[in-house]
Amino acid sequence: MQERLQTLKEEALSQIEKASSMKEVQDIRVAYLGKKGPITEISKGMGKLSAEERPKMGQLVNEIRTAISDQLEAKVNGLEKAAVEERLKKETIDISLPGRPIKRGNHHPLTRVIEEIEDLFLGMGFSIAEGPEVETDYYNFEALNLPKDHPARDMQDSFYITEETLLRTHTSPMQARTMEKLNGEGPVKIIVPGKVYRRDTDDATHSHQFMQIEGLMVGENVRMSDLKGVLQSFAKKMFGDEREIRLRPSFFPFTEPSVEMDISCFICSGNGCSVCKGTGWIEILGGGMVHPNVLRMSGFDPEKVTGFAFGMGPERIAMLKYGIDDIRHFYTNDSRFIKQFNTL
Ligand code: 2U9
Repeated sequence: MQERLQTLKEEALSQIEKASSMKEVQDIRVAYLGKKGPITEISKGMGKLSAEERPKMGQLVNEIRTAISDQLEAKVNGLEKAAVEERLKKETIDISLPGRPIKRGNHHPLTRVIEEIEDLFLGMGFSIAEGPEVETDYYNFEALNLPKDHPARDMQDSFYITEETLLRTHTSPMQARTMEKLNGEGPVKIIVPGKVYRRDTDDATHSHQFMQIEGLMVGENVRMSDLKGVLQSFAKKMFGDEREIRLRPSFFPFTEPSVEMDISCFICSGNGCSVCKGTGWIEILGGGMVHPNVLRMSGFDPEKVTGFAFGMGPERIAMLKYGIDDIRHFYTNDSRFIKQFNTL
């Protein structure tokens, strides 16, 4: 029996050696170690051996089974390794091929202008405040000195949601909310960027939704000259150091006195061109000293503190700065338009 076992072992190892596929290895495993294979058969017949021979033969059977099994495993590993190497040889990568360029997006021109304006005011010590786009009638109008019968409250001009709520028509409600929270304790120095909504028919210069950036500074001895200095600084940083500003009298319900600010034309330097319509000046924003009623309604004492406020439309600033001729370009998101502002 010992001899038969040795022969079986040699046969099996020689077949494993010659095997060149997983299928052959599997067939050899079944043939020699399977339930119906000779080794199992010999194991089963061991009961007939004498008590002396049984353990010796048992050990030998185990040794041979382990030897065949180890060889089978080594063969499997070898075949797997060879298959991987074969595949790697076939799948060589041509590293000399030029790569495909990755398409990267860029900031929207309006985002760029808004961030530029924000940075500029942050640099002057202002903080950024943001608030809800769905506002109450109180914060959008009443708290800003626009009483119930004011023409700007016409249902035709605003997107009302209920009788008491609407899409904000300016970012000013956020200034009123900020002041109210401070319980009359200044100073206040904020800018409020955000989306606003008006019932306009869209055309080259109008959009039913647009952006605003408003600023507010309230404290003791805040004067019109402070507003002038802040706006002068803004104009120079946005449109060049040579810019001059001029303030013209105007009217807003929430400021008194109110002004409109022009900058000297950055195209013709004041000589007259199509951008400034021959006047040498370009209107940029509005502002003024906060109306005492507005201060009072938000919990500040107009006898003790004063404030200035201003507001601008970033679309207009961006249109002037980059020579964009239609406000709708900002909102139709044609990538050919947006890509032109890629400075990344
Ligand atoms: C409070 C008090 C006063 C904000 C102001 C303007 C003048 C203004 C327009 C410019 C272009 C809006 O986008 S635009 O059409 N805005 O001219 N805004 S004063 O005054 C305030 C705001 C809040 C509590």
